[in-house]
Amino acid sequence: MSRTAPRICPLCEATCGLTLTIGDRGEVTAARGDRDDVFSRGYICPKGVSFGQVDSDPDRLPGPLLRRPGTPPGRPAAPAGWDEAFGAVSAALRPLIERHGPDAVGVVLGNPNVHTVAGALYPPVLLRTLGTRNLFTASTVDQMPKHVSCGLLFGDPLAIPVPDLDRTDHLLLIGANPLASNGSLCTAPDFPGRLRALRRRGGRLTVVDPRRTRTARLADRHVAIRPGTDALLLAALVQVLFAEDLVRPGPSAAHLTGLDTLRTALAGYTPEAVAPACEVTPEEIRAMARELAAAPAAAVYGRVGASTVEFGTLTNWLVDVANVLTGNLDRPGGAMFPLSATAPAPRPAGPGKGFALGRWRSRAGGHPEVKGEFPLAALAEEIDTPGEDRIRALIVIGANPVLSAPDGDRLDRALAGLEFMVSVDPYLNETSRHAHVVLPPPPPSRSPHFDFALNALAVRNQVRYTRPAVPPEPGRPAESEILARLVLCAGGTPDAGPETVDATVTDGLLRKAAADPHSPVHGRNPADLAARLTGQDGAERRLDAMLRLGPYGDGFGARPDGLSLRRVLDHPHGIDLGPLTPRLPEVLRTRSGRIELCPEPVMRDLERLRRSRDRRPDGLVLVGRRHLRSNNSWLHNVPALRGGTNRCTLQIHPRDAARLGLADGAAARVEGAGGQLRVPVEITDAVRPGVVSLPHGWGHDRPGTRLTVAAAEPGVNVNQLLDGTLRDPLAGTAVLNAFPVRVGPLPAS
Ligand SMILES: Nc1nc2c(c(=O)[nH]1)N[C@H]1C(S)=C(S)[C@@H](COP(=O)(O)OP(=O)(O)OC[C@H]3O[C@@H](n4cnc5c(=O)[nH]c(N)nc54)[C@H](O)[C@@H]3O)O[C@H]1N2
Ligand SMILES: Nc1nc2c(c(=O)[nH]1)N[C@H]1C(S)=C(S)[C@@H](COP(=O)(O)OP(=O)(O)OC[C@H]3O[C@@H](n4cnc5c(=O)[nH]c(N)nc54)[C@H](O)[C@@H]3O)O[C@H]1N2
Ligand code: SF4
Ligand SMILES: [Mo]
Repeated sequence: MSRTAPRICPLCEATCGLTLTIGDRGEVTAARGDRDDVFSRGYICPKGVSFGQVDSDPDRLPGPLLRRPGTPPGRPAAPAGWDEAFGAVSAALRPLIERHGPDAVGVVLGNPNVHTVAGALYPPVLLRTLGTRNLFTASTVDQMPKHVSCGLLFGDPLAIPVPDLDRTDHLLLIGANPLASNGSLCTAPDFPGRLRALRRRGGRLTVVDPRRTRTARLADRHVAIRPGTDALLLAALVQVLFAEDLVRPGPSAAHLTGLDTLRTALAGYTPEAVAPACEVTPEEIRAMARELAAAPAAAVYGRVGASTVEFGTLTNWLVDVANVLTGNLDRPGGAMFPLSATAPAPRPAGPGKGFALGRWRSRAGGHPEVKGEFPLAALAEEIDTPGEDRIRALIVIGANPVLSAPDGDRLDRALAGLEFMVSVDPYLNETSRHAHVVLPPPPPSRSPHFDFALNALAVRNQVRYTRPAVPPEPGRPAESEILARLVLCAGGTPDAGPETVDATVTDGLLRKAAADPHSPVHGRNPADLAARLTGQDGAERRLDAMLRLGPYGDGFGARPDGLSLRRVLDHPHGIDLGPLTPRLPEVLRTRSGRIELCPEPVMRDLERLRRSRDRRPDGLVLVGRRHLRSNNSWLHNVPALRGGTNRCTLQIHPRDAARLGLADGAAARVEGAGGQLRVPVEITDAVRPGVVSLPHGWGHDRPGTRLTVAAAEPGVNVNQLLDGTLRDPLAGTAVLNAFPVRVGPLPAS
């Protein structure tokens, strides 16, 4: 007898509610969109449809792998029991820390941590326990510029405004392709449908992208900009707002500082001055500024193509500067701050601690920390640069930096030289093949789901939680338990129960709340509060505590109709918490208590932008692309998601192909600062002249992995074209888009 169970999809940021069909043996036989889901209303994409294949991939590791002492290098790790595996972690970590100090252990966190309960709850505890400063995450190959610009503007790197998609009249979308990605830093199930609805209600969509993407094809206006020049374009757009007296800050007006400084700083960025670099006409830039200013409500939104570029932080800063100046920040239909159910309850407005950059530096490269992290592109050098205080051991959780970060070959060699490495990963892949211990989490059907991170970026406030759709396999720990046990290993108490980790965190949270005069539980006894928590494990009790103390919470009885875990469990399709609401000035945490339009680090970086204004296009630049049936590096092993147009090809404009003597389907040589690749050519006018495009996450041809399907058609690793030295200096984020390459036919052999 089959049955159905709800499960929020963990495969992208859209967080669609799915209905899984589950067979006798606990296998997922089908997945469809949950029509009753309060947020996704039945939407599903081809990745969600393939949930069963993703979940039951025979290459998923059934249990730990361990490289026992004496195993020759290059020989794969062998199956081991869970206790033996954790024993090996514990035996390796503590002595290393005692001998060489906490920074000898590095931590690498990848993208899937924003899609798991465990990834939200345990890495912060692990880092505190280790006390290491060597943290590297996917943020520095992704959205760190947004954290930095929001940190500087609003005082909180997590205060990220999202376009109020369902109510806007005008969306200016820069370097994002939600028809393939389903959206990012803007959680919106059925993003494509929401864009179509915008057009239907008479709104306008402008897309700035060097490729004519599926999203661009939906737009009223497509601006095929020269890659890497969006900061110049936006600076000119803002200059036009000032010059044509279109600045109307609206809701932000009472909370601004730096407006006059901004006007002066950007005065030289006239449309005429930037047009040659952007290869966009001055008329078009003026029209974009006027349309933005004229719309009753509008939002500017930039994503990966606006972030992993040379001026990523400046671009992201200008995105929100444009939102502020047109009165769209914090306005319904503009760019608004979501308020998730597990956020700390809002506090009275007032000055905060602000956001500081570069509080410490990395050992080998001297890179400034950003949000407590060093650039992922600098991981290899922190391992392979000799020195007593180098990174000797690595804890890698859900990350595949050998493919996702620049110069995978160097990182590959560095990982091979580590004294110890543990990977928490379902696969033996390009990165985890170096681990001495691999700890595989259960598949998604057997894991719970709650969007701690993504609900804070959602276009509608709502809350949903799904318990594992299929009971855990006996003897196999949940990912939460795996990470809790890693915390215990790191702290030197490997034999304590994993639930003690949660109890300690919960205790701290409740004590803090009880001592906080603004909390609904002020003055209450933390032990009494703890005794009232419900949940079937430590992770659930932590979720209960966060929900009850959060902005919609029941305050442990203070607001009887408020949220708790029990209440959320009673609503398997979620609880709608309403449209986004204005949050100024309460969100602001700058030292001035205001929106600081001209933060000093940004002002200094403008000099670099000014110099780029006079650069003239010269040679080809490479940009990335995503495919709807792919997800970074780890879905190429799922047969249903392969094939068709989902291929690792070099897209090039017909004019460039003719000039270079490249034929469609033939192999080309692509060369960058970090190396060269040989890749099939795909001639298409969907990329503009001067630009070539390669997707990332491919290159599954290294030995010692277990990716049977992916290895059969491995593709090439685009990030091998990079040497890791190109970064946005403010955010430490790697330049993965708009970097120079040389392309030519393969020499006849
Ligand atoms: N050239 C170029 N490079 C890029 C990008 C680009 O656009 N162009 N995009 C960048 C971006 S935006 C990102 S976010 C990064 C992503 O970079 P990474 O996070 O390093 O890569 P992913 O491929 O997302 O997968 C990480 C790992 O998580 C594992 N995994 C899957 N599910 C789970 C799970 O439930 N638990 C655990 N513990 N592990 C799991 C997978 O097997 C895989 O090994 O790549 C970046 N790299
Ligand atoms: N199907 C699928 N969905 C995904 C992922 C995936 O790999 N596959 N990855 C997930 C992750 S981790 C993330 S972060 C999101 C990313 O979500 P998006 O940012 O929407 O993803 P991309 O498709 O990379 O879109 C970036 C766009 O920027 C354009 N671009 C490149 N350089 C420039 C430039 O200099 N200027 C401008 N204006 N545009 C430029 C590219 O042509 C591309 O169309 O997607 C998520 N969803
Ligand atoms: S859009 Fe994203 S969340 Fe929705 S079904 Fe597809 S992969 Fe899953
Ligand atoms: Mo990402």
